[in-house]
Amino acid sequence: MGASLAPVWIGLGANQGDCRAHLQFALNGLAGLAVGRVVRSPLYRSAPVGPQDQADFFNAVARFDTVLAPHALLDRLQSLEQARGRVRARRWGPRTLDLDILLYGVQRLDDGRLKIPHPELSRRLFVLRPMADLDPLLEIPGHGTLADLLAACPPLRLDSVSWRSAEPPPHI
Ligand code: A4P
Ligand code: MG
Repeated sequence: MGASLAPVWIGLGANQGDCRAHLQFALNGLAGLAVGRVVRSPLYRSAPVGPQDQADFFNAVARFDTVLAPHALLDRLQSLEQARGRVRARRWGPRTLDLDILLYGVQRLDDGRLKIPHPELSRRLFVLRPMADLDPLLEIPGHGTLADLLAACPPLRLDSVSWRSAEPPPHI
């Protein structure tokens, strides 16, 4: 029997160092976990949710199919975070790269290590907005439609920014 293919959604976040480079590194890494293409959302910049004494976050989501089981996928995401020098100092603190499993098909899971759908998903505009950019009619298992979640989500300043670096091009 072949391994089954699951459609997954990953949340990408960064607020330390060269955030775009960390996120691009993550997208390249995700391509190695995917069967077929990785689709990325637009990129957003927002104020931190949680401790305020840290830089703005850059956030996006990615969607792809994988044969990896949920825990194996989490292992691979954590390796990508480590490769970017992620230091876990405090919960919701600054980070070079944060990769969360938002959805794993229609599965719901809650054990000591993994909660799917991601427990904060429904309260986070920086996750819901880019998900809606890719699939506005999406249903979140146990939570309802994206449109309803967006309507009920706490407001947050969320700026759409370019995936290209904001640095001006060098003069030739
Ligand atoms: N874990 C459980 N469920 C999951 C899941 N679905 N995906 C466990 C990934 N991990 C999951 O995560 C701690 C543990 O959660 C993992 O070891 C895994 O077993 P972590 O990444 O080490 O710690 P953390 O990220 O500080 O904690 P947490 O609770 O995951 O925080 P979040 O939810 O990642 O939020 N503000 C803005 N504007 N943008 C952001 O991206 N991010 C955070 C962090 C706070 N404020 C933010 C943003
Ligand atoms: Mg996390």
